Amino acid sequence: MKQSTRSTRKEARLKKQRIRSTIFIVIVIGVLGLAGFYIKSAFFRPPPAPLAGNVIDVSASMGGFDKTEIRVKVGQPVTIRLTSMDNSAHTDGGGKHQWAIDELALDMVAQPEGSNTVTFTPTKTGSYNYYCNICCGGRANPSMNGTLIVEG
Ligand SMILES: [Cu+2]
Repeated sequence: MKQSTRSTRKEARLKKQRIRSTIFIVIVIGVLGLAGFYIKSAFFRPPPAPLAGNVIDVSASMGGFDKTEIRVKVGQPVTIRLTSMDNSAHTDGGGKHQWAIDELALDMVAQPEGSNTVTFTPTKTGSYNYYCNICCGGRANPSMNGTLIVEG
C-alpha cells in the first residue's frame, strides 16, 4: 500500500516534468520560428504582387531609376508602379522617391521600401520627362530622370 502510493507520486512527478519539458520545447520552437521569420523577411523581400492590366514596374534607389526610358501606347491605359528600394534610414529624402511628369499632371511618391501606383491613359504622342525631386539633388540629378515615350 505504502509502496504503491510512493510509486504513484513518483509517476506524477515524472509526468509533471515531462509536461514542463514539452512546454519548454514548444516555446523554444516558437521563438526560433519567429526569429527565423523576421530574419527571412529582413533579408528576402518578396517582389511586389502582380497587378492586372498593363503594369510597368519602376524602382528607384539613391542610384536613380532602374528604367530611364518607358514606352507606352496612346489611348491605352497604363499603370506605373514605383517601388522605393531604400529604407527610412536614408538621411537624404528618408528613403522616399517620387515619379512625376509635369506635362501630364502625374505625381506620386513611394514610401521607403514601399510601392505606389498611378494609372493613366496617354492621349497624345510625344516624349515626357519624368523625375524624382526628393533626393540626391532632386530633379537636377540626371540619374533621377527618365523619358516616357508615348507612341501612336
Ligand atoms: Cu529619388
